[in-house]
Amino acid sequence: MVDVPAAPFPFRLDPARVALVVIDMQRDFIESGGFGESLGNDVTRLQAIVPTVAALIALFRDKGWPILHTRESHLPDLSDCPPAKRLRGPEGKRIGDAGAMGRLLVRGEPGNAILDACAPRAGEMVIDKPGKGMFHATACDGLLRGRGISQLVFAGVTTEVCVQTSMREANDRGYECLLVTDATESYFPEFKAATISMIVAQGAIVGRATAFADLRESVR
Ligand code: TIU
Repeated sequence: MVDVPAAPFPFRLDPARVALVVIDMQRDFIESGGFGESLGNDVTRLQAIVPTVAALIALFRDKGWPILHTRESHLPDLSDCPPAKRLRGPEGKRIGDAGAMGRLLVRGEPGNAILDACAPRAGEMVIDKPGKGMFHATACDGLLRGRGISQLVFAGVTTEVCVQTSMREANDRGYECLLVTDATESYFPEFKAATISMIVAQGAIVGRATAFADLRESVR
């Protein structure tokens, strides 16, 4: 067991039960010409965390601890994308429409790929998810429980959308959750700050939060 300094109280990390979850570090959200930009966002904000996410992935690889990567994606026929999700934003820039990196948020398109710096390696778990949360319409829960995993360390984008939704889903399913605050980012700095505050409030109502350096130092 390793005590990691965290807000609002330390996280007792169990190397036998922990996994890293890297949410949606895909070109669609982080590079120009993808889905994130089509929603009107400045995607360059998200690029700053890439080295920290890569270092966090490297730390888990060094330790031999499991890593699960997610991609937000839809089937080419969009049968897994309800109108409530698809029919938003300007026409021609919606999910499934053609973009500079292929069809927006469609599985297998160039824009749907995880960034090279954070790319999964053989043996790591990769989950395509049609929703914001990692457990909605995916095999995540069985995959994690089958490996005896009950603690999840979270990184990725965006903090208040897919990361927070996944943490809340995980918390409801009984996983202990730890967010690495400098390995996650939002298009809106005020939303990132508010998300971290609400996750750790009320005695860690959703989970705990730590900085990458604190996690790295405590497990070295
Ligand atoms: N728009 C936005 O902030 N996020 C998403 O649509 N998906 C994820 O957060 N991955």
